[in-house]
Amino acid sequence: MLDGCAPWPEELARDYVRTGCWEARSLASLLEERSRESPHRACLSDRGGELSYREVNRLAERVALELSACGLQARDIVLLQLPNVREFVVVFFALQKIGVIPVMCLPAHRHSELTYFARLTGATAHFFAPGFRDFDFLAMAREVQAGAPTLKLLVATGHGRESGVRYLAPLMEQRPAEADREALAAGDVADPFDVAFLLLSGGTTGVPKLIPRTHADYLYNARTCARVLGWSRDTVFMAALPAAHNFALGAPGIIATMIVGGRVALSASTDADEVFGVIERHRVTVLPATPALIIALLNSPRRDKYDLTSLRQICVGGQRMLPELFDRVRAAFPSAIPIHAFGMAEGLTNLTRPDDPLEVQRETQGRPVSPSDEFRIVDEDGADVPVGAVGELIARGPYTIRGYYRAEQHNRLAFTTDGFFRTGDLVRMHPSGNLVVDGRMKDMINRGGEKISAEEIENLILSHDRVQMVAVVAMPDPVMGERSCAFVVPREGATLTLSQLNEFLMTKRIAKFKLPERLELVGAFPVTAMGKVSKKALREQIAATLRMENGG
Ligand code: J2J
Repeated sequence: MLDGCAPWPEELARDYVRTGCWEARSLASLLEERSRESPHRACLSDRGGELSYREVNRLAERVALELSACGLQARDIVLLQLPNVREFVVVFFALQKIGVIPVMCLPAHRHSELTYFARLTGATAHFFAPGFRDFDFLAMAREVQAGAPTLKLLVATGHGRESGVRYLAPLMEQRPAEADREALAAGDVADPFDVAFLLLSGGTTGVPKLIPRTHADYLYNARTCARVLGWSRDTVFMAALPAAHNFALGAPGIIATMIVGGRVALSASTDADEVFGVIERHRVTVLPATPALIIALLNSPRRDKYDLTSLRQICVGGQRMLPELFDRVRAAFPSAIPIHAFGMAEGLTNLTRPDDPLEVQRETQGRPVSPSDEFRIVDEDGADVPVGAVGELIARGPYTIRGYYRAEQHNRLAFTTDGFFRTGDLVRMHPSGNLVVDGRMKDMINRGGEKISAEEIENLILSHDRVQMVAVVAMPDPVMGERSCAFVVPREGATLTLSQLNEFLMTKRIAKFKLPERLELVGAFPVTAMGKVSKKALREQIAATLRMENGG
């Protein structure tokens, strides 16, 4: 396995192969097979129009050959930072064809995160969309490159003339020689049981962790999701959430759609009008969404202007969908079943099933998609809690990782000695056998499905010269579920405003969604019996303040 990754124990790996979970098949071969079997079926659409499976495969071949010619080689690691446009899928598969491993960055990531990923992995290339959302990605890419000299190649979407940058549009127009194409298809360099790409963790520690996913494990994960949701060639999956995120990529996601030969509709925007327009135009059947996105769609006065009756499943995940929201979704989209998706980039995917009794669909966050998934609900000592009691969910199985990339020390905390991943989620078993998410132990803020590591932001705030102590906690929010609030004990005689704090944080060049949205200056922190800062007390304090401000 790729250096710095923890493999599954050999015997278990053999078992996963014997029982058919893991197939000796690469991601590249998935697209090639589809392209051979159903060349003219629609595969992908974005604002630029629709592409068939064969067209996507052809484009991926062209880009793969050009990238090889630029010096990219099997097992190189690269930063893939593209929005939901066709190039995302084309480049992803181009990289797979030549065995290159992308780090699945989000468009929201900035210098700080990208430099860290590049240095940790020794990444050799950075793929980006120069003007996406009016941000100068090219300037950022150059700066990141200056701080991470392994980044030899910058690749941008579109056309352009900037020196030292390769542009994808002309690459995608190349007509490679037939012999080169055949050689590429015949010479699948990827080992199906090795790493195909690196996902990013929601992050509970100072820096985001990288999650190595193999071809075999990911294809199994995606295939199983598609099976339990009853997807078929008629499935039209919409990706409005970032395609690089596990939820939209494969669990269930784009890869799961391609496995069943369905169609993917990409939307680079989560604006309600845009989302409705894509659903209507492409007769979308499956919409994955966070509760925050669903609330925005429900609240849009323009919903009635569109024909949304093609929708069959609305998968809601990233954060808990409360039963009341479930009811609203059902009422607003009567043709669709709301599905709870409780997943994680580290692996384990839980889904409610379309044929679960209504009450189970409404109140639970689903159950693991594979019979080979093992999970336990444990107390602080690692002992199983009584059935129905709340405990931490720990999991292992054919698509749950055994360790983060190059994070040996952290892995000792994040995994049990017998290989279970500690999810940090507090759950209980519902009488139906499904899981209910009840809270979490991990120190993060879940802002509308986007995860913010409290520790990462606290470390940055601590470097401000007016700050003596800081604790970042979640505050409740009706739309985002949570937003982050920074409690600060200022240095003697100093003051600080939220905008001053955020101006300072922006100089650290981090993703914007990580900025605190409220600052509370206090004289001291409440402490636990152990003398530790009590984040629980701080969360309660800010929740009470908000209730008061909102009139009780
Ligand atoms: C409560 N908490 C949830 C849910 C995720 C599908 C859907 C989501 C993700 C994802 C994903 C939750 N109710 N329905 O990868 O394939 C919180 C938990 C979990 C963490 C993982 C997928 N769905 N969560 O959100 O890696 O705390 O994956 O451990 O971003 O999100 O976050 P992430």
